[in-house]
Amino acid sequence: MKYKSRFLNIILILIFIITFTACATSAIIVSKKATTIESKIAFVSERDGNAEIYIMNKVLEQVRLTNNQAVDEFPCFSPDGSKIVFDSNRDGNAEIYIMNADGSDQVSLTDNLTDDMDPSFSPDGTKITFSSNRDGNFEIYIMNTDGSEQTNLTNNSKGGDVEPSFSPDGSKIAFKSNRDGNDEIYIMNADGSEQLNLTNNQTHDRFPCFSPDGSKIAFESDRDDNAEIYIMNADGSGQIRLTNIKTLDEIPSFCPDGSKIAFDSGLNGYYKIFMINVDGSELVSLSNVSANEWAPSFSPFAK
Ligand SMILES: [Ca+2]
Ligand SMILES: [Ca+2]
Ligand SMILES: [Ca+2]
Ligand SMILES: [Ca+2]
Repeated sequence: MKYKSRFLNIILILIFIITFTACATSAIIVSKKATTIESKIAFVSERDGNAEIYIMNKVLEQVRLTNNQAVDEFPCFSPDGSKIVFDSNRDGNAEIYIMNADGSDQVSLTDNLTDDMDPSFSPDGTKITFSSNRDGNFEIYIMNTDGSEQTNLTNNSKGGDVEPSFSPDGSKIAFKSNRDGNDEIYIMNADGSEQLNLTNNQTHDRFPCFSPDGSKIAFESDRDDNAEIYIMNADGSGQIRLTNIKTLDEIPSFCPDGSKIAFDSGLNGYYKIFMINVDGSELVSLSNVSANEWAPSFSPFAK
């Protein structure tokens, strides 16, 4: 009886230690409940050995859209959901490509010997903004969706200007620039005029993305030592941290009703796609394969 009691005590202590350790290491709660999303998400995955564009539907079923040995990344849906633009280095350097949302008819829109990256549609679907290194440093460009009339909007040789994102009314473009010595979120009129620094700090701020109502900009900042997802008003005021994860969290994308943000995070070892409410609550994992996955981009509603 005495032996049994001591044995029971040891078991209870072990259970306590195991439970305590599990709680201590899972301070970041990832929701385990069944998750669906309200529209599709395009993203990049290396699960087949190199970066390809994938898409997940509302019940998170995942389908590959590109299939080649090159890096295919940074997908963005057209406003009607019928097309996806992305960049690919399949011809030896990065070019902007467009394809149907099922992966068919992949066509290059740029053709030069430097990198063209980070494409994003205008809200009316008639233009694509992107970054290009053709002038010796990265600049934000804009072109028609058939690749015609490629125009330099930033014209700033002091630094790299990349990662453009249109405001929902089409009047503004947010982008990242390191012209002041470190990465900052800038905003300008869609014709390139009035380029303004919104973040103004000594750390790196990257990957701006407008909310669907245009009032907010989500972005990534490493001002707290490792990159976290932040949100701010579109004039740069009210900068608030949403994530608190001790790995890099990057490339936010708003869902169509503005209530959630998808991003990628190294929380589970590989970089994977996660989703979080805009108030920072309910972190949800959206994919679970052993490969790096990044750059999520929501489709419009009902597509
Ligand atoms: Ca590829
Ligand atoms: Ca190129
Ligand atoms: Ca530049
Ligand atoms: Ca900064």
